Amino acid sequence: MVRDVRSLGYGNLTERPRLKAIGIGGAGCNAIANSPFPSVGLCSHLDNVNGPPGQRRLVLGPDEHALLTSASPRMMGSVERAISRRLRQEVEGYDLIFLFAGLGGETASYILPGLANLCRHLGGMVIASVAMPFSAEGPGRRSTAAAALPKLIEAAHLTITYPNDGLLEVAPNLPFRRTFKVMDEIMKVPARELAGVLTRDDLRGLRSEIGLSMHMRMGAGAGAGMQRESVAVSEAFGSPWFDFDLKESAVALVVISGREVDDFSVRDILGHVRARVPNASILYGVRSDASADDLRVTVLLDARV
Ligand SMILES: Nc1nc2c(ncn2[C@@H]2O[C@H](COP(=O)(O)OP(=O)(O)OP(=O)(O)O)[C@@H](O)[C@H]2O)c(=O)[nH]1
Ligand SMILES: [Mg+2]
Repeated sequence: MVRDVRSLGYGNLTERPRLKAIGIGGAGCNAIANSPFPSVGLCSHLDNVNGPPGQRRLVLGPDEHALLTSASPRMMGSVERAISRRLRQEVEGYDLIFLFAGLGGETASYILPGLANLCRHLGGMVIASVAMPFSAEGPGRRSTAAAALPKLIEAAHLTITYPNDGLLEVAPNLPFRRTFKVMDEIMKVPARELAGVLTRDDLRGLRSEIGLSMHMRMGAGAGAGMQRESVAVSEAFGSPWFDFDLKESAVALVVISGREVDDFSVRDILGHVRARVPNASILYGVRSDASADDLRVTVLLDARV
């Protein structure tokens, strides 16, 4: 891959992709609560009872669960015919589909790869955001998650993983329930930031550039005052999930957002990013956010883990 720096926001800026967020399983339904775009939860009966109130959810029947669990890419034509109309309607016609889940349980771990394949087959770009279980949750959950992840990465265009153990560095000593809430918010960051910069033309470019099956990790930082650019980039690269050799990273997606972002700030930020990922192609977008007090930098790196 060519090591270059390229701006997102191509083509007609008013042509934004149609976005949909789908939360799968208990964690996924919690993660899409307060989603800034249209969303739906897919879950078991039990998670439907316990899920956030007032949320649109589809309770998966055993047939749909079994079909998605066993679905391979070659079978997608027949899966599409067999899948219920209500499920197909949730994904058909959307350009960019964000899937949210925690791996390790019995629902999302089994159906997510098939669902990602189906979304892709129906034409959308598929970005999956998944939390990986805490070590303390035990080997059973960890091995279920580890078995599901490669299948998901293969099926989605882009999979962003968040090992929960990383949260112990960011928010130590919190009970699990509270850390899950923190994670629900963190997982929404790339969706919100990317949605603010991507055009339909970008999606086409991204799909050919990153192709299929990219595994990424995220870091996010904020800065205010004189050195806000370097502070924000340092904080982003302090991410507990950048735990691999960054020199190996071949793609960096960077979204810069703030109330007033000027050309100087953008070049400064990109310089700080380049120093940390010397071998990556950098794709960046700038988003103006009138509500922001400071400068925010969100970085997604292809993860060599
Ligand atoms: N971010 C987040 N993660 C959670 C939450 N609840 C559980 N998790 C994590 O997600 C993993 C999967 O849990 P669930 O989402 O309940 O699993 P599921 O897909 O619903 O599967 P079953 O409940 O077994 O049917 C857990 O092992 C936790 O690591 C949550 O509310 N938010
Ligand atoms: Mg559950």
